[in-house]
Amino acid sequence: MNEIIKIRPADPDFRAEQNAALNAALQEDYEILGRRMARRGIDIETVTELVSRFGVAVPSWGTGTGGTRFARFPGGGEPANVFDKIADCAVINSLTGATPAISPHFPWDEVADFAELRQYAATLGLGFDAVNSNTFQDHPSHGDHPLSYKFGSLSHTDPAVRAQAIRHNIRCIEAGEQLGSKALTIWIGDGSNFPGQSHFGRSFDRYIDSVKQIATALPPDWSVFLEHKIYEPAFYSTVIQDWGSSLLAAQEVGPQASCLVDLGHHAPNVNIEMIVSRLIHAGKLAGFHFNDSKYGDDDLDAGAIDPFRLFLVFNELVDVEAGSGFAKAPAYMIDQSHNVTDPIESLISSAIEIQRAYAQALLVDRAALVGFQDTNDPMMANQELKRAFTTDVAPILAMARAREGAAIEPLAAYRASGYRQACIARRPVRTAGGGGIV
Ligand SMILES: [Mn+2]
Repeated sequence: MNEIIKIRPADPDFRAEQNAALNAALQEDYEILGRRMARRGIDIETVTELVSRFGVAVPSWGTGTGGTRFARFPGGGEPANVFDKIADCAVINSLTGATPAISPHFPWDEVADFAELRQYAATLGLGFDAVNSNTFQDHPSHGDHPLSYKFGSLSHTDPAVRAQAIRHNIRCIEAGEQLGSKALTIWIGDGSNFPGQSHFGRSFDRYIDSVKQIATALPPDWSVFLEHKIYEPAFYSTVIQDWGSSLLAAQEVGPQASCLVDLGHHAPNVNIEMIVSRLIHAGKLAGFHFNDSKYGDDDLDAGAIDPFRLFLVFNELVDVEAGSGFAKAPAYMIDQSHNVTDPIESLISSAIEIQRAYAQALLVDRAALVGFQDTNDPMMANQELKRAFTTDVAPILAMARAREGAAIEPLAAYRASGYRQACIARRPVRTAGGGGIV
């Protein structure tokens, strides 16, 4: 299949060799942090255990270099097919120990034999998370998509285009069943560029009707995740523009439908952590597409711009975990575009940042926080959160990795491995390809 997988990151001896020089310092840092945490009544081992169990899925499309609508500057050794993408995902997981699943995208990742794909991933220690449908671009060379999505897909005015998009989503479910997935994520680009171009109400009704038809094809233990986005590719109105539209749709579609929060899909300054809380209240929080943003969309690496916001999102999630718990655990996925970095390095870094926010949120003294809230003490309530956020949890993350046989310093180990150079030597140069920003 592909000899790239034999390159060193996947080799436990290579990782152990990389870790050898770092183990003593890590042990020392971990013990010091453990003593500091014990003074606050927190058992470091409990936190490390929870962090070890934490996983976030990597999007198959994230392993290629992204781009903007202006240009794409290809990196070297980009994956040529889904098997290459899986090999890259295995490198990320072997070094971080935090990304055990892949979120595939169809038809980009379509293969003739999904059982073979599942087997290939399994041999590399990977499973599959939510499958994603693509009806936001045309697939002219694909027999299943003869009609254009230029004016929409699931909410299109033409019932034939809606039927084509519905069929594609159902095929995604069928592919996902063979891969061991349990969810379909739907994001559509449907919307309008001119006031008056489309009827807000009728296009929303058509979307809901289409998703209801897709939902009838869901196996009983599956979910459908509805992903909203404020704008782009439509620049005036978008059918599923915000969490309100997403929630209304999910409630109408039924119990298997819930709302996926992509951190980059909101207006600047929107209080995303409160949206998370509201969706939890409604029992409709599907999960996340993690990334970071400064102005719009999901172009930047998770934790690169606003790590405090990421922490505040996890603060809401840990609050539920520590209390009543989730009836169904939220799905954690990365969704970001890598335009100027090696995608593997960005995905390694982001997985660690997401894990870091989770670890920090575990340090919040929940009882103390509730006490400050109930006695209207804003200063001390905020201090409680800031104390957790400003704790350097790096030794916990590194120890979790070391114990799993991953890399204490994943980026350094990746660079030392020569994996990218090996990919450049063996994979064909890719000059075309979409940005893959969803
Ligand atoms: Mn997304």
